[in-house]
Amino acid sequence: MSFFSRLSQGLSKSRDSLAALFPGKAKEIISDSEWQDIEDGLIMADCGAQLAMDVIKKAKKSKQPMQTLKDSMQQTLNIEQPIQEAKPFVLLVAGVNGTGKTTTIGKLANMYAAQGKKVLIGAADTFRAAAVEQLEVWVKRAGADIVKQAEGSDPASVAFDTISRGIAKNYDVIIIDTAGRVQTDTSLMNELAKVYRVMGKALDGCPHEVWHVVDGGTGQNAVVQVEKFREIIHTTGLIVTKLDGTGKGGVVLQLCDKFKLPVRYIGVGETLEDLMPFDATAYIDSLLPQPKQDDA
Ligand SMILES: Nc1nc2c(ncn2[C@@H]2O[C@H](COP(=O)(O)OP(=O)(O)O)[C@@H](O)[C@H]2O)c(=O)[nH]1
Ligand SMILES: [Mg+2]
Repeated sequence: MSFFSRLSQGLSKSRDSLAALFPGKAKEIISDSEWQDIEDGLIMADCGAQLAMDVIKKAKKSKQPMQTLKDSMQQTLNIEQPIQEAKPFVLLVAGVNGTGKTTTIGKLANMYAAQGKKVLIGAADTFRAAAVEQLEVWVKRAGADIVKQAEGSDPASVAFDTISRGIAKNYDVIIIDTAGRVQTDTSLMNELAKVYRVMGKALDGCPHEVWHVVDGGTGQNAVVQVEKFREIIHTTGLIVTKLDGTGKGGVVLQLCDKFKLPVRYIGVGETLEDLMPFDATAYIDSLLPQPKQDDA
């Protein structure tokens, strides 16, 4: 199955329920209650009340309401911000537990290695030995290298070591994995702040990018997560995972709208290849039903 069809299948629940709402009529015969249903449908797909209201308002005024709806959603998602270039390029990956950080790092390592880059991963999730083992499996599969320390050691020290080694051994890409943590746990958030700080001491101006990994099925709580993490580690981009499985997926729109952070990649499965660069058009086409003939 292609990436697109996997995304499309993942989002089919949202799309189907929205399709039932979109009457496929010209603007003048969509009734107010039908508009309300569409707005509610967008909210139920996790698009957020504010965004749903804004895009419906625009669509209502348009002669091609469905197309206008799609265009304004696409605009929300198109956040132009080139990824910083550096050698070594240093990336910090963070997020709450189980969102797919380690898996995504494996996929990213695989992608960079396939581009001929020398990739080094820092195992700064030192809470459980199993976490390091899991990362090692991915790193090996991707053909990258790993820096690790004993279980329970200071994650900031692992990050520092990884960057120092990466510089000394001429790596192109350095990625730091971190333990999952909830944004409400102050001591763990402080620990993450320290990782961030120490990375800047290991190499000026780094991390170059900070990607927050969000589970696409999380819904509203993702907004709170991104907000809190951003205060601590100055997030530069998002990765949204599990879009092959969620029944919703509209949360991506809400996050882009609120934080103006670009979505860098999306995860659409559990294997090394299941990572795709985010494509706003493909995403919207998966989330919304196709405009009907008489709408165009
Ligand atoms: N279906 C699906 N599962 C994923 C995806 N990304 C990660 N997972 C699964 O989510 C679970 C947690 O992943 P992990 O990388 O350990 O999360 P971490 O705690 O953030 O490091 C694992 O079972 C992964 O296989 C994805 O894009 N799609
Ligand atoms: Mg992990």
